[in-house]
Amino acid sequence: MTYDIGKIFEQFAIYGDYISAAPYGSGHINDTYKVVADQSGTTVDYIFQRINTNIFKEPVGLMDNILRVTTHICGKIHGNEDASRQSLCIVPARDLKPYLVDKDGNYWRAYLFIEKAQTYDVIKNTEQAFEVARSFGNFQKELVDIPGGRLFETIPDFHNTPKRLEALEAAIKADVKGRTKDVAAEIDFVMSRRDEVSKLIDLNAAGEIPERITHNDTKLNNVMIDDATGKGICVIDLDTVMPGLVHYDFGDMVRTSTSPSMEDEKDLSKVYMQFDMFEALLRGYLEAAGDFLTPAERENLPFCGKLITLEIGIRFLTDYLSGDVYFKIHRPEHNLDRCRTQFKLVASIEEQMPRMMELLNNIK
Ligand code: ADP
Ligand code: GN1
Ligand code: MG
Repeated sequence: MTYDIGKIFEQFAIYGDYISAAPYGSGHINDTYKVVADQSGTTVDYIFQRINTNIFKEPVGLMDNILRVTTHICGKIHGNEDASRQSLCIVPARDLKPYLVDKDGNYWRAYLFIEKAQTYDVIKNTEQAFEVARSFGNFQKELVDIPGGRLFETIPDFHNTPKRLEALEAAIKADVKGRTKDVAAEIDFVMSRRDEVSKLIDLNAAGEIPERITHNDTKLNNVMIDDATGKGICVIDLDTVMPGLVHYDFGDMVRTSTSPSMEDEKDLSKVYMQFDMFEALLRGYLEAAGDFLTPAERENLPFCGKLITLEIGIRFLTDYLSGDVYFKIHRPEHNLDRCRTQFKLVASIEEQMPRMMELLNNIK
């Protein structure tokens, strides 16, 4: 689908003339564009995104969350050196709403472009891992005191792993594309771990770990890394910021920032958890979040990397069996390849679990 971004541009409160737009980034859900405008001879960049409303069914509630979160963070960082690059900043539409609905009913938003920083799809070094975890930990910390009541749940049960398993079981049974017969090994892999999927949800229900405001999509490529300093400068991709457990945030960092390979790598010998990356993540996260975590939260940090990697693998497998209706794919077995990397990583994390626990116990 192509969109007339020039027409969309005219309806945002931007002072300048539209020059160009190009697809941007490697996300699986929304459509992202880098938009270039001319303001009196100076070029200025923006990020435009079409929100995927098949997945985010209530875009108005979602944008209200993002406005609340960015306003709160901007209040905290006000006065910092370089504050304008340390939070996403929504550009309103001409009617001053934080989003625009086009003539076809598509929801669009615009952000100021964060210059001289990048996101990475594969981790480069331990400094980056430390910075990514410190940035997400700091983001959780900044939101501990957000006023205005509970944030809206943009996707209910987003990280409810037992429900994700139920969805897989339903997809196996429905077998709409006749693919179940080809994935017996992957199904066995999940089923032999089924007793573990409810561990965090159960601890929460028993009052042993609290609900907090979390990001819920803490992929490596959702932190902008400053080109000059290598520091994490801004947490982005705020669609799923909502009430959740800290573990799913720390876990997704382990999932996306410890393996030296892409999420869809076909050569599984290249997929494994690098212990030094895990250590850097743990130290970076605890530096930012260590003072608000409870002992029960802390104790489950090693386990959660395994759990969310299993959960996302379950989701890729479910989507493969369902005919690739959720995640964008770029080749026929893309979701199956993604599922296999997740399960390979789960096995690698399992092997290293005793050492991960030992490290945690040795960090003050
Ligand atoms: P998705 O939900 O599809 O992952 P993101 O919001 O993460 O979408 O955006 C996709 C990519 O676009 C990011 O990984 C990042 O590289 C880039 N990006 C997003 N927002 C900005 C921004 N405000 N400034 C600069 N780059 C951005
Ligand atoms: C999706 O939008 P993106 O690419 O940042 C997905 C995440 C998955 C991730 C797997 C709303 O994230 O939950 O972990 O793909 N987002 C949504 O790479 O489902
Ligand atoms: Mg993203």
